Amino acid sequence: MAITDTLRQLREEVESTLAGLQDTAGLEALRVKVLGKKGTLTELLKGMGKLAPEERPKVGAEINEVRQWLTGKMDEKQAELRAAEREAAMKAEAIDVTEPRKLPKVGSTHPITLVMDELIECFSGMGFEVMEGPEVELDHYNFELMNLPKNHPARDAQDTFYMDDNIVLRTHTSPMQARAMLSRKPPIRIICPGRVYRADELDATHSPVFHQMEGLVVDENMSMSDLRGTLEAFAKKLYGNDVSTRFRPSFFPFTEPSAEVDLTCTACHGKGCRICKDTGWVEVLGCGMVNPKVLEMCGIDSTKYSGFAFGIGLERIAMKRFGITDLRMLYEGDARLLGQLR
Ligand code: 2NL
Repeated sequence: MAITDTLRQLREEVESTLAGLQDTAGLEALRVKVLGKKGTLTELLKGMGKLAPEERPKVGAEINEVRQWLTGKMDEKQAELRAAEREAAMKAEAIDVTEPRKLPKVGSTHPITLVMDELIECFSGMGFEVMEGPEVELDHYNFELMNLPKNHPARDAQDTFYMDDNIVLRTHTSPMQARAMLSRKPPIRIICPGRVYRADELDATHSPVFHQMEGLVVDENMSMSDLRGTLEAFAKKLYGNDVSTRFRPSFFPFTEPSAEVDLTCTACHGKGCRICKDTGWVEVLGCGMVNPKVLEMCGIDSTKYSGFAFGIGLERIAMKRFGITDLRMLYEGDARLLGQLR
């Protein structure tokens, strides 16, 4: 067959093969078959040696023309196939952002944390600084410095978890305040929120682990009216302006004088109801002027400085707020229940 016919045939073959190609792999195979080392066209070029010298330029030009044409066609096809393959891959990987998905279960802030955060917010606004400290404490900080000497009933093993003779689980956050007085100079304005421990059986109103927030102010000329003003502001900030405070005399070894503080019952606005047992008042905290003995033991000159302190039980506030009557509800970790308290 004349070389021209062979080339035409090759062109036609390639053209029809190209038309039926589905993917770039097929195209690569075709390229090797025609243009590769042993490809049809390459073989034709190699065969030129057998031709008469005067024929070579013409045939060479013809073959090269076909080679250029073929290469162009294949490149064109390659671009077309690549685009199609890319398109298909993108379609296969596409994410349907409208598809409904399973939502992860999201927890909620624990009621105790909620109350704690709220109180911190409130006292921070009045210039108090939050201080936290160890829950495992030295007897010295927990009892001695709080004017609870060795023979005091609160130190009985019935009431306190002893790790050894000198180490206890703190029974209040006061030891943290003692540490603050020992390490700082007045004015001191701090609140100490946290976990505290008492050797009680768990029941509706007692738990061996509970939460407290104590506050302490030490400065010159601090008086009972500063204490009352601070707690009155706290009550109004937390429960609204129609709430007021009532102070009743009480006793704590670390304060003198001491008081229990009631707030107007928010359930009945002081009219009397089940929650306040018809008194119109709800007890929320204990407080007093820091006992000068405590100030002195904590390195503060009680002739120059005075202070007031208060202790708030967070469980009690949370229970009143959410109408819980059994303390254990707060500790059982039932997300179906806790999730509703906000
Ligand atoms: C209550 C009573 C109270 C304090 C805590 C305190 C701390 C220092 C000095 C003096 Cl460093 N006092 N704390 C004072 C009075 C009462 O807590 O019923 N808490 C739930």
